[in-house]
Amino acid sequence: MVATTKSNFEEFVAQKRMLVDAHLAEYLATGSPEVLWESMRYSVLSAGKRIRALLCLATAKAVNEENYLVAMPCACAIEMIHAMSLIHDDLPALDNDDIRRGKPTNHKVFGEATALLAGDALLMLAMETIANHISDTVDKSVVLKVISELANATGAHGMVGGQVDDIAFTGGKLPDDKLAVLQSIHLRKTGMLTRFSTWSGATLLGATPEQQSHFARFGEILGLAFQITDDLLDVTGSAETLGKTPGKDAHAMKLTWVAIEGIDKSKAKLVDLRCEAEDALAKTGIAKKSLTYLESLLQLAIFRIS
Ligand code: GRG
Repeated sequence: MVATTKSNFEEFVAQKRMLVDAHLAEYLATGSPEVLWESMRYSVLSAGKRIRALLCLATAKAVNEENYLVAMPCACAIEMIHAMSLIHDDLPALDNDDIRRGKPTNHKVFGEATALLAGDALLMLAMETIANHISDTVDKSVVLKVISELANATGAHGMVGGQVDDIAFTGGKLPDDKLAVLQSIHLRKTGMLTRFSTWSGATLLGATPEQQSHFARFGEILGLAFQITDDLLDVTGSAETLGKTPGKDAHAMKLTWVAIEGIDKSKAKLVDLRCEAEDALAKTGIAKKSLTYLESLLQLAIFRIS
């Protein structure tokens, strides 16, 4: 039998997922009341793909190969925000989901009140993690800007605002310009955090303002493609591979790319977005060989099955 060797990218993903998990476990190790911290750990440390943390680290590495782990606390903060958004999204008042990452959702295990509060606590822990754990070698004004951008991506201008519009157009209520409204919802709900992931990785490692904006654009387009893929997987995926219940979007009459455009046009949109994202990467002016992990993450976002 021929032994299969892992590609450099697969090695990067496996190693960095482990490192991110180890840092998250450390940041979430202690605390009282115990049930609150248990509930926070339950969701953050469960088996997520860690794509947002990987985007942050891969961008940091593209900018500065030697010191890129400086971005690790920020990569972990992003995963805390992401986990809190999943906890809240699964609550009965929102998507009312029973399974997440192949396990019962947080509120099914800890109850709605604790799940809500664990999400709140993670939101704040994310900000604390950046404020307290980014190395002193990074200028404090940069750290402050990073915290400010994360708050912007998460709050009313970003994820929360996108979620409110998502609710407004669930259940068959349709806006006039369906596709433009949906694109704006996807960009805020998903794209602003992936945009922050690449932008922060670049900014913490000293990228020029032009490079920062091209990496930000790359992250934003990747996020839109990631969310359209999510819309497709809700139709084509299975509970085993997804780790959550498929078919829920159609059942809830959600505004999704597939509902508006159908499967073939949604796949064609992904091809266009992939070209746009690659173009944004090329515009950074960074050597192509340093951008290969980001290109592979783009492919992973689009061609994933889970
Ligand atoms: C209170 C700040 C605050 C936010 C709550 C609920 C909510 C507002 C926003 C919902 C945001 C949301 C859940 C967007 C969906 C993003 C998405 C595609 C999630 C799935 O991400 P994956 O596939 O999950 O990366 P894993 O489990 O792999 O990490």
